[in-house]
Amino acid sequence: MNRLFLPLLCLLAPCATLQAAKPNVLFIAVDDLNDWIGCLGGHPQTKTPNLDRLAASGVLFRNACTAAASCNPSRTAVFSGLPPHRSGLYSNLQKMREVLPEAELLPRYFSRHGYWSAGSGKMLHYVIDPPSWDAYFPDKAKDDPFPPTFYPPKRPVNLPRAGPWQYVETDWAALDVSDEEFGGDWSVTKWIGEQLQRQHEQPFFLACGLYRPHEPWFVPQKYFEPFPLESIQLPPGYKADDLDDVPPVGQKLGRNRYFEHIQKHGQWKKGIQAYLASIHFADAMLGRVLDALESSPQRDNTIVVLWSDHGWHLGEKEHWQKFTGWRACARVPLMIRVPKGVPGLAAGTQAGSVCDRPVNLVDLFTTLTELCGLPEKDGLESRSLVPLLANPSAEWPHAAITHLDKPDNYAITTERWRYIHYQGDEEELYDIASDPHEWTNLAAKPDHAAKLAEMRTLAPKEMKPLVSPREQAGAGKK
Ligand SMILES: [Ca+2]
Ligand SMILES: [Ca+2]
Repeated sequence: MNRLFLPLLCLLAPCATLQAAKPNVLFIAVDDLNDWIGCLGGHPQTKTPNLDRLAASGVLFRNACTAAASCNPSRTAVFSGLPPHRSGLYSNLQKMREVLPEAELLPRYFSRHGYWSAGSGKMLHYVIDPPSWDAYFPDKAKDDPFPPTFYPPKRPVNLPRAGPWQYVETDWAALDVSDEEFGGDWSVTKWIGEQLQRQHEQPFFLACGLYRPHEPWFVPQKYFEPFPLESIQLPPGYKADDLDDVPPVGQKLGRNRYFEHIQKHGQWKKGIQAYLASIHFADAMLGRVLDALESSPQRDNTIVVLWSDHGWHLGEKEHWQKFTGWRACARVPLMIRVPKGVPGLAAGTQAGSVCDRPVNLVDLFTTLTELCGLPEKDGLESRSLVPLLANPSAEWPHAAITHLDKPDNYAITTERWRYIHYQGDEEELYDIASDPHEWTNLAAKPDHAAKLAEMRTLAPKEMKPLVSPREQAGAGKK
């Protein structure tokens, strides 16, 4: 008899009752943020009260790794649920839709299962990919994820150009503008806040892409003020002769000309200051979003995930930038807060939890579908983190793989060990329990031969070849 009445009940209370069980997802990406946040302790001077309060309200993953050490392959892995060795997308030079023309990305998958999927700011690599979203700010038809942002009229401001090899945005400055006049992430977080504050007829998947601390490190003056230049401390992971025990390919990767150029112009501390200021700004923008959520009707029914696409070197291993397999680049902030009552984790997460298991950002796809009670998407290589959200000390016999631009260059992270493999079979091995900055390469030490052999077995069994951008263009014409 109940069955007969069900359709009538559905008509009387159409969406509210049935969809109340589906939680919303607030999915926040921060660009180029390393472990210089208070709760990860990467730099003693950093000021990140909002990142810290979000971490303290859920589970902080202290050993989370990116699937790739640069924006495009990292973000593609997150959004497709496929790591580079499965997708073939390893590099910033490849175009996602040439490599994965048919892939149904995370927001579209949520839309197909009853969600409203919307985003703002940088989520994918300088594109919106309009078919993946129901709404975007700015207008998704233009396929440009950035709202207008203030830039100094004359550039570079501080760091002279060294040559065509230097990325045009590597520069820093305090700007005499307000947050609103700066625009950029301020405009993104304004729009995201408005979406959080309004009533919704469907559950939402809402993605907020914060572009700072990606270069250029231009932010309003007030974010520089807590970091006077004379007080700036060098990165705790810096050691002058650190590359001496690194094999030749690793040495070449480390000495990428930027650090030498920056030192030559006396800009090292200015760069550190500007990175700290850019993180402080991004943190303030995050605070606007968290405040909007906390005063909204969605507060108790929204999963919050925050991740950075990869880390960043500021002189460690004589390197400046990303693209390396070392921990400074492979390790990322990842925090997840789950409210009570969601389909995949009724108890929600416990505030103040920390998890030291090696997890990978590619795991977010399946984690979110399970939490929200959506069917698991077939064909992915994305492992649900729900067991760790339920119990951060749960058994986790898995390693995290981080790819570096090419199929045979990768790093492997376990709870205690890190292994790096370069083309040509050059290797590094570190014990991060006793050597968190990876100063002592153990790969050539006979007493670590067994550990080295064990780490080798954790590499992906198959690696899809990288298709060069030129070959892709040819293939696309067929
Ligand atoms: Ca990035
Ligand atoms: Ca060393």
